[in-house]
Amino acid sequence: MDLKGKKVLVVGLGKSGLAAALFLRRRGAQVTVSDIRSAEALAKEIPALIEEGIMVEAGGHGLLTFRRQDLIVVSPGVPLDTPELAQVKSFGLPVIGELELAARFLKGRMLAITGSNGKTTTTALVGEILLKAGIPTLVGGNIGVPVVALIDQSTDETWSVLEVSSFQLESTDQFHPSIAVILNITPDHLDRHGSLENYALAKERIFAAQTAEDCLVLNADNERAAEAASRSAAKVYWFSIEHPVERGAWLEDGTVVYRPQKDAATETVMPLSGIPLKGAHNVENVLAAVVAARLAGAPADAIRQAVESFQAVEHRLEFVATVNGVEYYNDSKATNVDATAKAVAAFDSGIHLILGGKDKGSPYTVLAPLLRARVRAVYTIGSAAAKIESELRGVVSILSCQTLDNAVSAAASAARPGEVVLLAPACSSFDQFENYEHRGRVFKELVGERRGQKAWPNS
Ligand code: UMA
Repeated sequence: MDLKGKKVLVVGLGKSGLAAALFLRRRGAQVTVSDIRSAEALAKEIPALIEEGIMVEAGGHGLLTFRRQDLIVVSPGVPLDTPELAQVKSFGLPVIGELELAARFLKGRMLAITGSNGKTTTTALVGEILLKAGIPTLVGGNIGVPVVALIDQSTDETWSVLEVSSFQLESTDQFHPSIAVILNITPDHLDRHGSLENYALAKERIFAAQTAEDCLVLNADNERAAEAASRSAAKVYWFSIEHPVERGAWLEDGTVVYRPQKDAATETVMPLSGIPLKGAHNVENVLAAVVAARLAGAPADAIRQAVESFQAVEHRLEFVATVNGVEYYNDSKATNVDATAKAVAAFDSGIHLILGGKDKGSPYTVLAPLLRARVRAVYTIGSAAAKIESELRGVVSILSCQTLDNAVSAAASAARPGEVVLLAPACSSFDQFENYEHRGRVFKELVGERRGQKAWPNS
């Protein structure tokens, strides 16, 4: 793809847009960036872009700006049905996402991981395993490093381990990972995709360009993910925490095992007790990582060592502190109902659960059996509180707290030693916080204050 002299518009000036604009410029394109935020809000970014010779349209998207281009590169957070994008697409102008752009230039092979939950943990873990195995590895994508930013460091030997979201996959075309993983598909981002079907179709784009030379790793225990096998041209591998699989990873007598082919011998990878992460969902993540890493050439020994020393990624069922005998866990990344169910299932009982934020369109009623069995009380926050309260009324005791501050105080007063206060809100954070990281940091600070000292002086 020759970019020299091409007129390229980058839509959205977050992390992905900024990285894409600078990359395109360095490759000789005439670049414009368009963002709905005001010039004031973008005051930090604009001067550096102008200095590079990049034009900036701030405070809204202008149709004329969109029409004048040869190519449009969209940031993941920008919906493809944004009117200006929809219009120029109807004229036949190529519109691709930052992931697609990056994939066209990245050297080496790609190992891409998607799923409604567990993507970041699995991506980080696969990255650590490959590094432990001495394989040249880069890690990026939805995990927080735009894929475009990996291009310059990539070589023909590199494995790029990429966390890819439905937002990124939706605007792919030739994106072609050698190994693709779908961890699970459960309702999320319905506000953007409109239906579970559309959301699942976006996820399935992860294997759209794969051939029989490639590998697709699927969760045999997740119906919607497993179904994808029938639509894939790649060689399918499986993982399961419930039963043995033809080829892939599963649990046998308290051990993680792997079998590369149907009739091959089963390899012992590591004892289940060596997995330091909480929750059955994390065992699934480890099994997925085992299969993906074995396929990329990592030996079982490197896998065991990397898993045993792996720390929970921040904001993902992260242990914060024990205060007055009560354990506090930060799962601020539980931004959908399924992630919350998984977090709750990681504890037996005595949970004080903080729920709420910005609603994403999925029903909370599916949580009812778990809440009845394990949760002592729910503390609601944010704009989704009324919906949560009406859907879960009568299931469990609910306290309307409005803010995270109030919720932590109320939960701390009610919790008895041996119980757990869990932030796993089932909602996005944008009504009260900048993002889920911000919400998680505030939670940790509030817990820190309860200890009479800052728990996280660096945050
Ligand atoms: N914007 C517009 N027009 C619009 C909408 C947004 O101009 O119609 C602008 C905003 O004003 C803002 C910019 O677009 O300036 C934001 O772009 P973005 O939302 O794509 O954010 P980035 O900073 O580029 O971050 C993105 C991912 N964000 C989203 O998918 C929402 C990050 O994932 C990712 O880490 C980063 O690229 C690097 O790849 C975050 C996320 O929440 C963590 N992901 C979702 C999730 O995990 O559930 C999918």
